[in-house]
Amino acid sequence: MTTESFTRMLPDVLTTADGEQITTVEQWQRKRRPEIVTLFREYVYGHESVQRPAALSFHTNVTQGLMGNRAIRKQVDIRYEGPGGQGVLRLLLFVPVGREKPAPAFLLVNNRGAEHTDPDRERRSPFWPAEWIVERGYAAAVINYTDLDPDEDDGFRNGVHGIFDEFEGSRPANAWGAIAAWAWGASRVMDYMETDPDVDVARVAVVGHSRGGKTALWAGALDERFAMVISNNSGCTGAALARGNRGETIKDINDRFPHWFNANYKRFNGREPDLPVDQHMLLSLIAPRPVYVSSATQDEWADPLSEFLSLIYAAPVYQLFGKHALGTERFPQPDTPIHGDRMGYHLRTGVHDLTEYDWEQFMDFADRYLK
Ligand code: GTR
Repeated sequence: MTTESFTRMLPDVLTTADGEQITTVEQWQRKRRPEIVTLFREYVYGHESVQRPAALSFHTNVTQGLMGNRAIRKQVDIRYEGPGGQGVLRLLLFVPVGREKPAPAFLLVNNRGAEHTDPDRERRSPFWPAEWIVERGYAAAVINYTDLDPDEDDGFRNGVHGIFDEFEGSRPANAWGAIAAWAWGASRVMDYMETDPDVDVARVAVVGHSRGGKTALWAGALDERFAMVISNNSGCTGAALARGNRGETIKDINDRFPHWFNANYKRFNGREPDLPVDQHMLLSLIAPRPVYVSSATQDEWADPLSEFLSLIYAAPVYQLFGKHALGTERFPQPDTPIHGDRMGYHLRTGVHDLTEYDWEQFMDFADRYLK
């Protein structure tokens, strides 16, 4: 597939639903951006039943002198309550000590189990290299996504859906799915960060791998408090264009994970050309904040080329803001990162995973914006 044929197939990021051409940042902010957010809520991720709940509280346990006296640990219970009961999201946070200013942070939405997020650091994982993140001058924050909503097709009875949904009659076809619930949780971490003087809430990057990457993108698109958004191997309904037509399709993902998206999204099984959005529009919602997308050579299911092209087709919005974006349209060789102006991309040699190589690129790129 050539870039020209994509250009014809994709909805144009700077043309509104009624055909108006967006030429200024003001028009983008007032008209097109909200329109795209609504389209994604309506047809893909669903409308959240609640934003910041009235009953939200933070309960922090602090341990000093960890990581060879380089960090303090905060274990924060983020508690919330709704008509269906109470929930708790457990945030684990290591903050570098001896800083003059509050630290910038990486928040990982962990979709791989608690073995990667050992608070005692007896087990260490490249998936969340907390020591290294701290050494580089960042706070390392992580949440485990199943705190918010178990990753199973449970009819939306469990997790935050069970706590906050109050539908009369049957569940609406545009109600939020699991990805939206996990993204909602990332925003509740930002509510907490606003209260923590050790972390600079204006310099927080949200990161996720695979389904966690889809979540990071949707969280960063909706919540403009995230200063940077990083998607690792997020693939279908993450960074990859649905119209790319390779790797995982909308039908594949809806069949295997019906709980991730709303019911409306199922109408587009096998009908990608009819979808009123494509994933470059999701990336465009992050503009002008820095966005980083990473792929892996052996992760064909996530379709690396379509992940890259999403950035290319989101670039006009960055350019509207006077940013050069990636600065090239050429798909790079493996292991040769492109760190452009507010946009970064790399194709790592290897399989579907989040590795030290990936983290190194994220931190190098972040150093330019969050330090
Ligand atoms: C796969 C799914 C992908 C990706 C991945 C993951 O099975 O098809 O969309 O999200 O899981 O989260 O590891």
